Amino acid sequence: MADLKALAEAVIKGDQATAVNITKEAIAEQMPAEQILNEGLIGGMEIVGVRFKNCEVYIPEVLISARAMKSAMEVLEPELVKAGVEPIGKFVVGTVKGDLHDIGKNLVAMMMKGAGFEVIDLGVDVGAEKFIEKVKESGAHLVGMSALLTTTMPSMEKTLKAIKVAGLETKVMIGGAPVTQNYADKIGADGYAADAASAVDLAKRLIA
Ligand code: B12
Repeated sequence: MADLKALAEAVIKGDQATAVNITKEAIAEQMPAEQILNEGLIGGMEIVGVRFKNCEVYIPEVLISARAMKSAMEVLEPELVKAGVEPIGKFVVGTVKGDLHDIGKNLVAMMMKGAGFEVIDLGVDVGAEKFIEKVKESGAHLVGMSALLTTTMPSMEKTLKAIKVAGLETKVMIGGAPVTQNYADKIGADGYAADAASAVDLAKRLIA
């Protein structure tokens, strides 16, 4: 019988081939897709998140784990659709206008996917209009904005105001190296997180 602990372990180690093989084996044995996702893939990614938060692993390891998870997800996704498994929330994310840094934003996007969110990644240099358009189109529950430059942080406030003016009820969380909880409070964001694993915890709290 397919071993979901070994699947989680393959994600943790970033062993893409093993992650894909165990996922295929579990599907062939008709194990519920949701169980494969939660106990195997998300279970593994959660541990990676905790280790990253505790500085026990670093960015390259997280990226390798995320790649293993992504490959296994490609195999599992049709089964999840067949089983009607809904994502736990929809998350629109982007780096704000004028800012081209995306390493941290990509990590947040990967960890959110790993936690079971549907992620709509708008990329970099994203203006308020684009955020609003995508939230309307997708009905996202949550928006994430990233900024790495002190000069682009005001884009967060501008986008947040535009989201409110547009009457959208989505929650907004922000992050990036120069961003702080104080800044989030000042501009009225719903939350701030210092790293990708904390972003997942925050996101779950915000949509609860
Ligand atoms: C890599 C890098 C670049 C790369 C970016 C490549 C890429 N694809 O991202 C390149 C070379 C393109 C670049 C360009 C520039 N950069 Co640069 N760059 C960096 C550097 C070295 C690392 C940033 C990084 O990726 N960190 C690693 C990631 C994982 O960390 P992170 O982004 O903070 O993300 C974590 C958290 O913040 C959080 N998080 C991030 N986003 C979000 C979002 C949400 C919603 C949440 C909840 C959490 C969250 O979770 C992430 C994971 O744990 C930093 C220096 C540094 N040490 O930070 C300078 C730095 C950010 N850059 C800087 C500058 C000045 C520039 C340039 C203006 C340089 C120039 N003169 O051209 C340009 C700007 C271009 C532009 N318009 O954006 C300055 C900014 C100074 C300031 N205070 O504004 C820094 C601090 C360097 C310095 N000490 O001067 N840069």
